[in-house]
This record gives sequence, C-alpha cells and structure tokens, in this order.
Amino acid sequence: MESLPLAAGQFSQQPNQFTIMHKHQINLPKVTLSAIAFPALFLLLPLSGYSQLMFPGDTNNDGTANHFDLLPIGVAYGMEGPERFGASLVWTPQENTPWATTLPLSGIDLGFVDADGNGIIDSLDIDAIPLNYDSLQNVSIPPPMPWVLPDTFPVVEVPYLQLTFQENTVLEGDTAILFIDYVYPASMPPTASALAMAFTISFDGTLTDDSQTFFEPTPTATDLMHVAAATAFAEGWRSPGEGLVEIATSGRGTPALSMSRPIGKLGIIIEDMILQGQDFDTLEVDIPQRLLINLGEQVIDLGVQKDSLIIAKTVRTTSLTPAPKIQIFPNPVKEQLFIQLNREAEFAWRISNLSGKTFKQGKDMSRSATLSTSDLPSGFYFLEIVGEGWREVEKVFVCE
Ligand SMILES: [Ca+2]
Ligand SMILES: [Ca+2]
Repeated sequence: MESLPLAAGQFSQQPNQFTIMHKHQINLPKVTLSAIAFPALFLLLPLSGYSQLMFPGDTNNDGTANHFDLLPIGVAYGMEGPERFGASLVWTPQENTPWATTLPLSGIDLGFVDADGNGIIDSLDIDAIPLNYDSLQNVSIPPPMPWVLPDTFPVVEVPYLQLTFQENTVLEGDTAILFIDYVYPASMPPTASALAMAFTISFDGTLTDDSQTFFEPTPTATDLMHVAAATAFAEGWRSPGEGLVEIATSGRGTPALSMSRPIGKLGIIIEDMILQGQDFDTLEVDIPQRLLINLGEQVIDLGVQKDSLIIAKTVRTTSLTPAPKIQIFPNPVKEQLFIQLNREAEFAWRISNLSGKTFKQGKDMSRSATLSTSDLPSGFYFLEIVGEGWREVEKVFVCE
C-alpha cells in the first residue's frame, strides 16, 4: 500500500520530464543530441543485459524475503565471490556481478545469497531477512521464480518435528511454553546430510495474544542459525498472520540436522477472559508447512508430532488460602484413579470428555480421593478439581 503514492508521484513527473527533454532535443545541434542519448542507453543496457539485479534478503530469488531464505545461506555457507559495489541491506534492486557458482539444485547464482554483498556467505547475511521480511519484488534479473527443489532424498523412516507443551493445562492469561524438538531416525544413512529446515507452526490465534508470541532458540546449539517471525516481532511487515509462526533453522554448511536435537521453544500467551460459558478449551498446535533439505539442496521428508493444551477458566480467588499441591495418578489409568493433596481441603471433582460431557462427579473433604474409571470407554478425559479459590485440570487417558 505504501508504494502507491510513490508510484503515482513518479508517474505524474515522468511526462513532464519527457516534455522538457523533448523541447531541449529539438533545439540542440545534432552532435550534442547523440551525446545525450548515448549515455542514457549505456545506463540501461547493463541492467537488462549481462548483469544481475538482486534484493538483499531474497536469497532464493523467489520474490520475497522470508524464513525460507535462511536455507540457501546454510547451503552456501563459507563460499566466496565478487563483492557487490555500493551494497546495502535496503530492499531496493541492487546490481551485482554474477558469482558463476550456483546453489546445487535450484541453480540460483550465489550473488543472490550474499545479502550484504561483502563477498562471503556467512551468518551476517541473515540480517537482511528479518529487516525485509515479507517484502515483495518482481524486478530482479533473472526474474524471480518459485523455489522448486525437484530432487528428494529417499528415506526409510521420516525425521520429524515434535511439539510438546511444557504443561498439560494453563489458565487464561498464562504463558504456554511449547518445546520444538527435531527427531532424526537412527536408520538415516550418513549420505543424507540433513542441513536445514523451514516450517510454519500454527495455532488458533483467537485464543492467544499474538502480539506477545516469542521464539527462543536453544541457547547451547551455537552451530545452528535461525530466522523466526510472528506477529509478535511485527515491525513494519514482519507479520505472517494471526496464530502463525515461521521458523527456519540451518547448519553453517555442515549437516547439523543429521542428529536429533532440541530446536527451541515458543512462548504462546493465552488471552485473558476468553472462556465464556465453558470451563475449558483446547489449543491445538500443528506444523502444516515444513521443508527439510540437505547439503545438496535435496528435499528430505519431514513429519510432525502435534500436541494440544487445555486452557482452563481462571477462578478469581477471594480466599487467601493457597492451592494445595495435587498429584493425580496413574496416567494412563485402567481401573482406579487416585487424587492426592498435600493438605486436607474441601474439593469437588468432575470427569468429562473432550467435548465437555460430564461422566462422573463428586465432592470430598480430605487429602485424597479414589475414582473408579473401569466403566469409562477408553480415551482422553479431563479431570477437573475445584476447591475454594483454586482449580486444577488434568488430561487423563483411560485405557481398557
Ligand atoms: Ca525468498
Ligand atoms: Ca555476505
């Protein structure tokens, strides 16, 4: 939208300039006319002829800067080529000398990958990606093309991303921590050389305060590089959309994803006062888009293990009594479920299924309770325990 007034301004000025030049040309003697025309042609030719025009941050030259642009930096890490004269990180077309070396499969010239133009591909080239995130271009030379990687590396077992919430349950207004782990099967051959991945984590943005979502890479994994974007990091255009976080992780030219390892954690802030007329809701997380590549730019299948989280209603406490510590076991359970409190308290309990239907409920005034579960069909249930000024919800699996 911002480019509209600029484009309109340029358009209104150009006819004027053209008219003035035209008048001058008419009055000028022949020799001077060709002297003016020749430099104009000379300026235009290199751009459309043998040179390249690149945009810093669009390392795969697909027309935008986003998390995928980390991957070419990982593939070409440490490569050297000609510097870009007058280089900057600003999202403008920048002329560069072709490196004559390309990404192995997509054939993209490494001049596009050297985002800062200093003649070396390294982690400094990442800076242009968040700076220009979601910016669009369609004037690069060669023109932008979808980044299609046609070759896949066949695998027997699929590596996958595992999402795990730190807790089963959070209250409204709490911060839910989601761990992102990468699981690499032992059966993978050394030739797989898994290097880098880009993926999108999705969740129901209406249940969360997206302006506060954050990503923290695993601090000990210093061999990895990361790019992450969410509405939370919104400065200008950095906004993949509500309930979406785009993340890329890459080794520095080494097969850093050829082993299982933690990638990082996501902090998802649950909206306050969202549950109306219901006691709890479920927040599902998934990774609908994901791409894993190896050192040769080949695609390796990447799976996902999802997780979900129970959001429970916050009870506004009027009592100064702190909530007791509660243990619920065993889980999974077959016949009897035990509730153990660290002090005596009056509490009510309820077992319901995921759609909220109550199966059993009762009241107790003690330090423990025993609930029979043998008559429940196998599946997931919520066990809700409510005392004066406190509340606890656990997800329980009943098996036969
Ligand atoms: Ca791109
Ligand atoms: Ca560079």
